[in-house]
Amino acid sequence: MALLSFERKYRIRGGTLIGGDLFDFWVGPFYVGFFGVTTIIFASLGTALIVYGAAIGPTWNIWKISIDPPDIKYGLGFAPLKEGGLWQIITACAIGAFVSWALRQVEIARKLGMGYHIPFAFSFAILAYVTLVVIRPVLLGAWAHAFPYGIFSHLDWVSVIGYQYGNFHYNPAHMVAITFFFTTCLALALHGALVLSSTNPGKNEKVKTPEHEDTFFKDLIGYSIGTLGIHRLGLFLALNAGFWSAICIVISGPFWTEPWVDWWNYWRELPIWE
Ligand code: UQ2
Repeated sequence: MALLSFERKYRIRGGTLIGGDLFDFWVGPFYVGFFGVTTIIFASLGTALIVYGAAIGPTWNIWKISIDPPDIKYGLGFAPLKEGGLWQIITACAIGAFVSWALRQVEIARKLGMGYHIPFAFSFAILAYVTLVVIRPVLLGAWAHAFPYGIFSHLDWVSVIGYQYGNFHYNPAHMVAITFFFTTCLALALHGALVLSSTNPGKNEKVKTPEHEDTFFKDLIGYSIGTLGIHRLGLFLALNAGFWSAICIVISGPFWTEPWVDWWNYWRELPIWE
């Protein structure tokens, strides 16, 4: 079905969570809704404050601009605007914009009678961000533990936190997260390659069917996960990558303060190995 005739049929009122019909309209191709409005407001305010923070900062060098969280002495309280207060408002705007975006996805899914898989998936990305800038700093007792908003400054933060625990690659949850990221790449590479190989044939060649796709993998490894199954697997792998990333950082500090390599000593010294 042509996209525009589909849209004429499905661009109908209803499905909103808040605001009733008030914001139930489109601007060009974009659905607005109450959460489209809040997304625009939060994103614009947050971006303006980042530019303001850069303007009152020491440099316009794009690599060196940084909006830093408050000093440790402010604990979990409010800081003056120029001493981390900007970072606090920008963080609130970011979370407001991300959550608004997720709720706008919910409204669009409701309008179309679809499942909530997309906002559910996006919420894992929000969780990973909120873990870094809210959950872990709150558990550690100061906003200072959050990361700064700057290209190089956030890389420096990752480096310092990594080495604070010896070498982060020994963090078992970090290992699990990386394994999920890699497996996500494997699954998407297999899926992308398989779909293109069967549906994008050469000139005068016929498009192949899912039976061809199934048979390829049955011939290769004796098993095909199926056309729906590969998408379930992909969603599972990708969500786990984000989830274990959040776990690996939130346990560093609140739960474990030694070098991560030492966590393995218990397991390495079990008497059964002797
Ligand atoms: C598959 C299938 C697809 C696919 C892919 C497979 C017809 C179009 C890629 C093969 C995937 C398997 C066997 C699972 C691999 C497991 C991991 C953990 C990567 O069978 O059905 O649909 O795209």
